[in-house]
Amino acid sequence: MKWWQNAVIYQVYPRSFQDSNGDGIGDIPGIISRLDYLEHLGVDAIWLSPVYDSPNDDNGYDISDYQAIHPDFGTMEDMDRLIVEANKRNIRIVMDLVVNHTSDEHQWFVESRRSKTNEYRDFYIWRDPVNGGPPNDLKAAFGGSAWEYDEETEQYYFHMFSKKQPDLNWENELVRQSVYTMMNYWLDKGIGGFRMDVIDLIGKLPDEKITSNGPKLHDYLQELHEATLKGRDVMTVGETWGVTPENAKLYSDTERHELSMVFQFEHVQLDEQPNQSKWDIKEIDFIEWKEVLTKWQVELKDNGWNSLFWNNHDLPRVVSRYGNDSEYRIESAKLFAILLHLMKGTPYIFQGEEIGMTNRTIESIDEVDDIESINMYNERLDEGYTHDELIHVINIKGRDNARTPMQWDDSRQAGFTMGEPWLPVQPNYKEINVDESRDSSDSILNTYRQLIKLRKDNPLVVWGDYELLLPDHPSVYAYKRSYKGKTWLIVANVSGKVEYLVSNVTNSVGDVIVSNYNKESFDPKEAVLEPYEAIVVELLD
Ligand code: TEU
Ligand code: CA
Repeated sequence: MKWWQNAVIYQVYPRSFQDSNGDGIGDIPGIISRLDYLEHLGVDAIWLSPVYDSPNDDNGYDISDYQAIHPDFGTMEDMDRLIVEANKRNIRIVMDLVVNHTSDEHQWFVESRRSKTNEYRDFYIWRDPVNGGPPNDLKAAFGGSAWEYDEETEQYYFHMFSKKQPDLNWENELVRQSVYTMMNYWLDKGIGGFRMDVIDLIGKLPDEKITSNGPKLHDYLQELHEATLKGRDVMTVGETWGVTPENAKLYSDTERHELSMVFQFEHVQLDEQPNQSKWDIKEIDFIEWKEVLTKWQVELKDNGWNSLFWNNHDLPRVVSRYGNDSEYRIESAKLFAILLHLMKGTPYIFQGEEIGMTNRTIESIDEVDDIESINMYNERLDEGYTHDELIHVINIKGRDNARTPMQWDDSRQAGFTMGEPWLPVQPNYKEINVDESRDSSDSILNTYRQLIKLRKDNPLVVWGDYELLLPDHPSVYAYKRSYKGKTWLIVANVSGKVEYLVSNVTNSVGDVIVSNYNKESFDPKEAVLEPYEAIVVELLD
């Protein structure tokens, strides 16, 4: 068994986690000061969103120096100390590896754009204009063309994200070797691995309009593994938006020596109109949602490994998106925790999820920090959408929803900063904060602690087979996990209404293992489920 197979990973978005010096920006000394909290929670690793030097066009996902720490976050000494202090608490630091692109302020690009003959020219993707315009009609994820014209040398460069995030040319061997050298620099420091940003894009062939899953993608990853990961006890998780189960097996089959696992986003995209963008939303079909989650559980059961998550720094808060963040906030937050943490794979918790933090509500575009939301707003306003429509969808899907400061206590600015936070603290911090949750056995936080411990203590949670029950039920999600003659039943009423459940599960029932209503018994043949009730019981013969 690998350490990451029964591990739980906690994602820290450093800007918003803990400020230590009153400048309103979370930093590495702040994270160190909260390691005891994470140890108490029981997590095995921190996925640290980027802390490298960056002009912050995309909050650090635009890196100008992979081997320097942004002064806002601290120094390299702070970073080294974080690794050591975390390791003391059996927590590993998983770094964010953003190598599909760099910042346009990275030295490689500064050189590359100088002249067509510069030795770094081919580190990026440069093309001549076609008919006086861009080489083709590929679009960037943050709006507009993926090609940006550069006066200096009268060519276009390629960028999948903002124009300050030029894509590296992975076909260039020197690019790949430079990335591997940089990765080894970090691995030698004793980090626990990498989360690989949009890694499925590195094999792109922009001239053929192939962006994800390019033909050489898996070759590159095997080469990368050989040059960096081989022989080291680390984990890797690739961010792969369009991945299919077949492809996920190629990445995560241990025999192939690529990655430990990937993030798949199929369940996350079920609220989008087919073939449109994340902003074109529709109601989620609950039955389809269960089907998709089940498909991934079943398909990756033998070769491959799943990562399990509801939200991250790009996605809305789970309790607001799928649950009920007012009347049933506590119940529904616990329900989604239970559903996810009883599945097979490695669970990820995004900071604040464990206390049921909610989406942010804005009224004006001036309140928005996120480049993706701002660009979409301006683009769509020109296309004739109304201000109200756009603000509405930003409130539902915008990335700032997850990026508000961590709510530690009920003091000024929720204990996040002594100064003015870079993004406002949510007004609900007086009720929703770590301090309030820590002492209460009924808290969401305590449910997370309990679930993490369950995974550690029960091989069934890590290895058990998964079987969906009641696939057509319109509001109940029920599944079984079985391992070595033992079976657990997980039942969740994903609705705000009382549900009378009748099923053909005729087994007698053992102990209640988890219940978000503190129930002491449960009869699966016939049960009354409270709003957002979730329960885990052992099934006997
Ligand atoms: O996100 C990848 C990505 O495709 C995003 O554009 C995603 O579709 C969008 O944010 C969903 O709202 C990664 C990082 O997680 C994100 O923060 C970065 O902005 C992006 O890559 C570029 O590095
Ligand atoms: Ca700070």
